[in-house]
Amino acid sequence: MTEALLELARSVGREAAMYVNRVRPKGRVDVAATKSSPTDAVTEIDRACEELIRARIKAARPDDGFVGEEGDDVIGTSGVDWVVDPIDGTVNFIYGIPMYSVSIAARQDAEVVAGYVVNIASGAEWGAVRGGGSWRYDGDDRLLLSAPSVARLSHALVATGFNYVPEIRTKQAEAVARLLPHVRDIRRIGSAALDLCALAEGQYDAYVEEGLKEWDLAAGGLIASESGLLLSGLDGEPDERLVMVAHPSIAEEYFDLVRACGF
Ligand code: LIP
Repeated sequence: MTEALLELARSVGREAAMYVNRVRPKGRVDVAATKSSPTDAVTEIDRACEELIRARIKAARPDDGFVGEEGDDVIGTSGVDWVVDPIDGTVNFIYGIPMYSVSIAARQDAEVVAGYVVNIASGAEWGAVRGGGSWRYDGDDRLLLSAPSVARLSHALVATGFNYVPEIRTKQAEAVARLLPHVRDIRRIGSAALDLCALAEGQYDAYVEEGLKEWDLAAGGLIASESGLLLSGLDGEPDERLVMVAHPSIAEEYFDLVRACGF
């Protein structure tokens, strides 16, 4: 069942990425509206991409639920829900920075069981099934991912992101300033889904972000956890309040440091 859900996510995700690439104009993309703040932008292409994904999944599995960044929630009857960010990294998409993705996850009885992420600009794809590992796709081959250990916390390369609301950003910037002297360096690419895939690939050692929505986290979080990384919230499961990710070799020390820095 989970393999079938993943294959549907990949098929729909690839079609959505091809659609976005086909319709994206040269230069900057027009902003259609803003949400939580004047810089929390959405484009007509975000909305159309989500509609395409909704339609394809509904045609294949009409009794499933759906939670998407740009549209209304659909309550299903099958026990399977889809959690979708049609374009994660919208600001990058608007500016033409090639780090934006389609993120599609399937939840069964409220637990994410399959996740798929594709970098729309590059075509790079990642997938995972719960208990079945995570991988980068090479055509139809699966290059299994195993996140590397970290010798010491001070050598950790940390990815992060910032909320769109100025008051929250101020607090986040102060916390990052406290964190920075204790780690190798910080990276901020602007797509949580791609950050989480990069962690699974070993391109970062740790991650912290406040304010992630479930559609930012669902697919990439499974890809990261299935590569051997630990995910945590401030006290318990990762959630909108806080998402922390690290390799077990530094996780406890890193999570304590993040809390001490005031995230
Ligand atoms: C983005 C996240 C990113 C975060 C941005 C934004 P969006 O999602 O993927 O990690 O730092 O502020 O929330 O809005 O591009 O779908």
